[in-house]
Amino acid sequence: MKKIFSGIQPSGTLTIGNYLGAMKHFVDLQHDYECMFCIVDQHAITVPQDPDELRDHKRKLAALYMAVGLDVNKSTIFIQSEVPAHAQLAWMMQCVSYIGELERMTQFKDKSEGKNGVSAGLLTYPPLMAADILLYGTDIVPVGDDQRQHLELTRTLADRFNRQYADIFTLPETKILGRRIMSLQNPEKKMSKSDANTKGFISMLDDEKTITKKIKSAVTDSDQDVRFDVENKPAISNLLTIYSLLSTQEVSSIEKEYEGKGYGAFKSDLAELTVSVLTPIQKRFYELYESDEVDNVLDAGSDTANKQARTLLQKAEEAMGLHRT
Ligand code: AQP
Repeated sequence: MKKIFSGIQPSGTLTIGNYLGAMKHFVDLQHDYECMFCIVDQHAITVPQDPDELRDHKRKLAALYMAVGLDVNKSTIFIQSEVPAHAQLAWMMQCVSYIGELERMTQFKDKSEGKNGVSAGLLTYPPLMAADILLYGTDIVPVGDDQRQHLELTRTLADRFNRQYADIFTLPETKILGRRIMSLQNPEKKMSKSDANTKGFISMLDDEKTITKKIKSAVTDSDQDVRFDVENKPAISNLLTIYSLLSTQEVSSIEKEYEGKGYGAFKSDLAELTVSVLTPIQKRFYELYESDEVDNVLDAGSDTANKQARTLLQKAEEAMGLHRT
């Protein structure tokens, strides 16, 4: 069975961008692949995090993985920092990375722009991501469209290591899952859980009132036509994408349904649809979050991942000469 690895940062409560762009698809994939789903807390600390909040976000993320339907008998759910091999291999991957190629990463440019004191970790995020993936002999990495560039770099680094030292790493294929969901307040910007403007995203745990308010105050384009046209009507096109992914209805049939009805009716229905999709997930989430089940699953996940990661870590260390014998 082919192997899948994918990670999500516990850098806030997941948004519907994370859900529609990644997590929702994991549930289907687990039937056909051996899956490792990682809570990448070491990636999250590349920007400052409150330690207590970070701990809480990790438990929340584990509970959400389960609440959307991941079956822990089929998938391994674990926390990155509980498997030291990630950081160990990440150092080796940093040593085969070039500063220039890391500086060219869009995410690095976006997250460092205009900031004083950008962490070195933000720059070396991609070699850590490469290590996460390569450690498990991953065949396929399912991610949202925003991660394409990082995945290309992972393949470059694996190939470089294989040529320079020993042919031990599988070059993973990228599986782009969903379209990129944009901020509700700025359709030129990706919807992100760490956006300081909370009106820009819908969190998977937002209540009905908040969801309705955020959708009603989402920016729209100048006319009243509910029409998909990314270039000229990026804001309404983003809302149409969200509607289509939540309802599994074609965009063209949604356009037809709202012809002549204006933005108000469309937004109202989108809010209702979002609430109806998130409510059952939230119900299951709170049951899990308040139980011991989450910690038991994470303990078991960490055992499995540690056992699996050891083999490739040792091979990489031997190849680079980090072993005495
Ligand atoms: N807006 C999005 N649209 C589609 N897919 C998205 N993903 C994230 N945002 C969108 C996908 O979700 C998975 C987990 O992402 P992540 O949390 O590891 O990192 P990220 O891409 O940096 O997500 P955020 O929400 O923007 O986090 P912060 O604010 O901390 O940087 C990935 O598969 C990603 O493609």
